[in-house]
Amino acid sequence: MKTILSLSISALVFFISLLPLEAVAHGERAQMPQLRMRTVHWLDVQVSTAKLAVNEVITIKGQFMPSKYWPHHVNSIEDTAYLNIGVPGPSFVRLDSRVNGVPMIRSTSFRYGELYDFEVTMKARKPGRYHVHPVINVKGTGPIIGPGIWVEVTGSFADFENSTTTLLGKKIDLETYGFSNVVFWSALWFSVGLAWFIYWLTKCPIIVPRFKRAQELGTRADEMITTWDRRIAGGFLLLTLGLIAGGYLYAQEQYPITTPLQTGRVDVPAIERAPNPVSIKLIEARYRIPGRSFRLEVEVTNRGDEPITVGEFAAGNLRFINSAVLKVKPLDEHDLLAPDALRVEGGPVAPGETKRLVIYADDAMWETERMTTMIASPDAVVAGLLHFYTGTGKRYLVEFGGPMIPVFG
Ligand SMILES: [Cu+2]
Repeated sequence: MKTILSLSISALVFFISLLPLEAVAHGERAQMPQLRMRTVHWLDVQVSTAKLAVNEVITIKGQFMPSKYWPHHVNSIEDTAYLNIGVPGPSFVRLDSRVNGVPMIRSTSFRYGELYDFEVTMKARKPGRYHVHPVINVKGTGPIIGPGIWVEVTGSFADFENSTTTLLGKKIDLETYGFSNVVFWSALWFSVGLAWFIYWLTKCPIIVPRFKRAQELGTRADEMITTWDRRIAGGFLLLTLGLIAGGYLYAQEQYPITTPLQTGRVDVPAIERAPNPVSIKLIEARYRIPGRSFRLEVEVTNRGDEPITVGEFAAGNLRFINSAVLKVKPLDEHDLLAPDALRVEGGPVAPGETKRLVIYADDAMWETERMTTMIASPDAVVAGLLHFYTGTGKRYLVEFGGPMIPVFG
C-alpha cells in the first residue's frame, strides 16, 4: 500500500515537473483580461537604461490613460490612487516620482479618459535581473500593472549608499538610521511580554486544569488570584505605563523638531493638450477563438486636415502594430509587441470624412498572455486604445470600448 502511494506521488511530481511552468515575474498574466483592458492604458513606457550598476540611477517614464470603460464593480481610480513601481523586493530606492510634473509622494486621483505623463527616478540597490513595471495602486482594487521591462543591476550590494541630509542639516544613512532603536524597543517589549507569560506559567495548574478549577469554583473563581498575583500585575502595569511615558519624554527631548508623515492628498492638474480631431464609434467587436483574431469594426470621423490611418491597436498591455504605418522594435525579448499583426481594411480616412474601418489584430499573444479568458466573463466588455497616424507622423489616441462577441467557429 505504502509503495503504491509513494509511487503515485513520485509520478505526480514527475508530471507536474513536465508542465511548461515559465517563471513570469508578478503574475501579470493572472490578472483578469477585463482588468487589464478596462482599467489603465499604458503607452510609450520606457527605461533610461536596461543595465546599470548599484548606486546608479534609472528613469522609467511614459504615459497612461485611465479607461472610460472602468468596470463598475472595481473601485475607481477617480477616488484614491498612487503611482508606484513593481519590482520583486527592495531592489531599488525611489528618488522621485511625478505625474504631469507633480511630485507623487502622496496619493492622488486620476480622471477617466485623461492622458497623464509619468516619470519615476530610482537608484539601484541590489544586484539582479528585475522585471520593472510601472504600477498604479488603486484603493480597494489593488495594483494595476503596466508593461514590464527587464533591467539588470550589476555590482555589489555592499557598495550601496543611501544617505540624505535632514531639514536640520544632519547627514543620516537611510539604510541603518533608527535601526538600533527599533531593535531596542522590540526586544524590550518582547521581554516584558515574555516575563508576564512566564510568571503565569509558574502558577500551576495551568490552561485546561485551571479552567476546570475556575468552572468548579463558579462565582468564587476570583479566589484563585492571590495577593501576590495582584502585586505583580500592578508592578507590570506601572512598568508598562512608565516605559510608555518615559519613551515619549525621551523622544521629545532627543528629537524636539519632527514633522509627521504626510498623508494628505495632492491634485494633479490635467495637461493642456492639442484638441483631438479623431472620434470613433464602435460598431462591433468580435473575438474569433480558433484564429486568435480580434476583429473591430468602427466608424471613424476625421475632423483634422490630414488623412489618418490606424497604426497601432493596444489592449491590456498588448500592442499590435500595422507595419505599413509604423516600424516598432521590441524593447526586450518579453516585450508584448506584435510588430506586424494589425490589418486595417477601409484605407485612410480623409479630412472631413466619416468612414467604416475593419481592424484585425491577429496574434498568438491573445492566447499566450491569457487574454482569451475574456470570453468566460459575465461582463464581456472590452476596451483598448487605437493610435491613428497622419502622413506627417502626428499621433491621435482614441479609446474604444464595448461588448465583445465571441466566435467559436
Ligand atoms: Cu513582470
